[in-house]
Amino acid sequence: MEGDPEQERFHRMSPHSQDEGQGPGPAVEYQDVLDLHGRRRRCCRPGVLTALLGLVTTALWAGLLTLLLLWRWDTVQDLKQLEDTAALNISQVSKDLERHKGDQMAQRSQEAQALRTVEEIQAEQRRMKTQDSELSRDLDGLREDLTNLKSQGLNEKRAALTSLERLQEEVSKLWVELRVSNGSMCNTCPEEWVSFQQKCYYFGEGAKRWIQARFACSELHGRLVSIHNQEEQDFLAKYVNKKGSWIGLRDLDIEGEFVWMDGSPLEYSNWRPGEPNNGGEGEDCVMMLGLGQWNDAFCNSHLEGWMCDRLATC
Ligand code: MMA
Ligand code: CA
Repeated sequence: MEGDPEQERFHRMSPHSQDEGQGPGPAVEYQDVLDLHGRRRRCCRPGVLTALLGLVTTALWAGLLTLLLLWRWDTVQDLKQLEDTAALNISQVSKDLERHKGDQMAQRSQEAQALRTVEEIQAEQRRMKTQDSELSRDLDGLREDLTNLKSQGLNEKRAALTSLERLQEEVSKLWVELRVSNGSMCNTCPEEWVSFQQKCYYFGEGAKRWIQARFACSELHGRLVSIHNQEEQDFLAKYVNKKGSWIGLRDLDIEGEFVWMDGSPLEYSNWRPGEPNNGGEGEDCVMMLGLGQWNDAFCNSHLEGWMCDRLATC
């Protein structure tokens, strides 16, 4: 039969061939197998090969299965861990949420409390304002009453003082007249006072307003001088302060109506020409100028000189 020479050789090498494998001993089954390079090699018996192949396949499958199982176990573990973490996170978040809710409620109740407090304070403020305005009204009323009482008291005191001064004046005059009619002289003056006719005079020095000069004279049991005639004027002009001295004449109550401190009206006068002129902000108090003439001046001016008089004693 004509064919491939290789095929023919293979056939010859086969254990079923007539020349090969017929020696003494058991017959061994061989088989040609192809090696990696495609060359044929003689190998084992076919049953062993099959068993070997099955074994390898089983081992491979077992390995694969083991790997799969291992991978699955690993994945399951990971999933479990993730699940645990998630559960932990969820419980933490829920706790936070609860706490937050609690905080929010507390805050709301605090807010409500603060609102109530503010409302209470506002109500209290309104009540206090009402009380305050009532108190202010009461206080105004009381102030008015006090002012009225004060001015009433002052008027009464002034009237009483004026009456007392007039009475003293009258008594002194009567006393002097009585002594004169009896033939005795009444020209006794205290120390530092100068006697002239039946009066004593004190010439004060030191800057004073008219009202302060009046008080200084009354402290010395005298009054700011009242001048009633030329002799008295000439006498006083000798003692007047060169910058001027306050005298006991003023037009405080009615402008232009001058009254002496002894209560007598203005009969004799010695005004400088052009005076009284009620100049500046108003001039209600009278001064004797350095040369003896009179000028109405601002009562709050400070004058260096002030002249007092009082009746001489017998
Ligand atoms: C001063 C003052 C007045 C007075 C005038 C006169 C400027 O004011 O003493 O009382 O009448 O002088 O010129
Ligand atoms: Ca004047």
